[in-house]
Amino acid sequence: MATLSQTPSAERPHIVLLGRRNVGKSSLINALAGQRVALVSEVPGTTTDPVSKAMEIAPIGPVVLVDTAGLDDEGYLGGLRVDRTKQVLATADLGLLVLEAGQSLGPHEEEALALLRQFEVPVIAVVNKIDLGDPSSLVAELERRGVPVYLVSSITGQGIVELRQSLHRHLVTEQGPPLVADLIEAKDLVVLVVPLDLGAPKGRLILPQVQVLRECLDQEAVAVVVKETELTLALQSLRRKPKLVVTDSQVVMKVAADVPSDIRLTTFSILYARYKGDLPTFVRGLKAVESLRPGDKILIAEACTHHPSPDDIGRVKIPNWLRARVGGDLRIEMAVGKDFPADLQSYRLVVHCGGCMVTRKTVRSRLRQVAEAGVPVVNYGVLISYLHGVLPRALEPFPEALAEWESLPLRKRPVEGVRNS
Ligand SMILES: Nc1nc2c(ncn2[C@@H]2O[C@H](COP(=O)(O)OP(=O)(O)OP(=O)(O)O)[C@@H](O)[C@H]2O)c(=O)[nH]1
Ligand SMILES: [Mg+2]
Repeated sequence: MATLSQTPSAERPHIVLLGRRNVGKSSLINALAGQRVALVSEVPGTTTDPVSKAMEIAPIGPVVLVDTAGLDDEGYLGGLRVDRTKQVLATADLGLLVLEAGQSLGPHEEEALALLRQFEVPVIAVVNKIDLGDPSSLVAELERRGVPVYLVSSITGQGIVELRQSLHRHLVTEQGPPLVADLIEAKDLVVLVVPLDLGAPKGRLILPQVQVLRECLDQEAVAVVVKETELTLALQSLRRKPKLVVTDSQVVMKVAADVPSDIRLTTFSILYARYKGDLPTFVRGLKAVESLRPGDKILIAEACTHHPSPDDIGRVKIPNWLRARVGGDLRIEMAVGKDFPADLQSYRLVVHCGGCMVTRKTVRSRLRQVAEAGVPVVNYGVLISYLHGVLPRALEPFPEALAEWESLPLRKRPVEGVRNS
């Protein structure tokens, strides 16, 4: 768990180590970190479940290294191991295929390379234990396949500095759009509306609010932060018109009523839908909301594992709003944290959270899985604004998404039973 002074894990590139048991994956993590962070032993099968370690690696900076169980671990039932590996690869910005000098490429490595390709994760091979064996035939095999190879010994430290320095060259983290930086300029006024409801953590703001505030400050804009109850007072007190109002989705209807229509308004989760996912895709998913029928199966995916409050947005409010919308019960399943079902075909709709606790890569990878299964997907913010009838306004700052919305044949008014509470 990162402390407040550290880069949030969701903003760190994720590097995943894969390889057979006992090749030295955990030892390599320790060597890269320069300290003992992972458990090492001579007994094959030491690491069982994927373990994520946030750390600083010079010269890349803050990263998350993900240690995994051996690809040949028989303790894992075959299918389960592959599912776990897939879940980990969905988060990976770079894969390190770890091998042992003297071994040759086998079916396990082939499978790992195929999965890395499927998840579009760049890969490098690290041949470990060069103090023990001859790596030359393995190097030739890997080079024939076009996989970059690094030779190391995690015990003597040979090759570790070179590997560390090369990592960033292979790490192509996809830089998504900013949260708000492109919507505002220096000296602009921005109003952030932050309700402190039951779900709000004690004594602090949540990551999306902090990150948007930080981008406003980076842009040298003037940010005013209020609860929804002080919004009107704040607007009356400001001498200049705000360039943008950003509100928590849950009070968007009240805020839309309080903010004059010539001031742009959007929500934190719509900003996140663009920053972490793909806003037009989520807007397109709304078509499926209109065709939902009672009894349909829906997946609600929430990437963080917060303790749910009685009016939890993902577990309580969204299900209730959707039930009101379809006029009957729905079969709602939750996927929490890293869990994301491999088989998505049976869902009529996937509703994804803003993804503030996971990387853009993770959300984008899930969107790809959902698209491959042919299942429509929306995100919390887009769905909530839609159900409350304020989506076109909230999409105004985003022309591409607004065009997507305008091309959809949708009911544009909120239905009875959907209240902003
Ligand atoms: N000689 C030598 N031994 C190494 C090297 N790297 C790891 N080892 C040893 O290999 C054994 C396995 O190392 P681990 O790091 O636990 O291997 P792992 O791949 O994490 O193994 P599992 O978690 O069981 O899949 C340990 O006894 C290590 O000390 C190396 O570069 N040279
Ligand atoms: Mg291990």
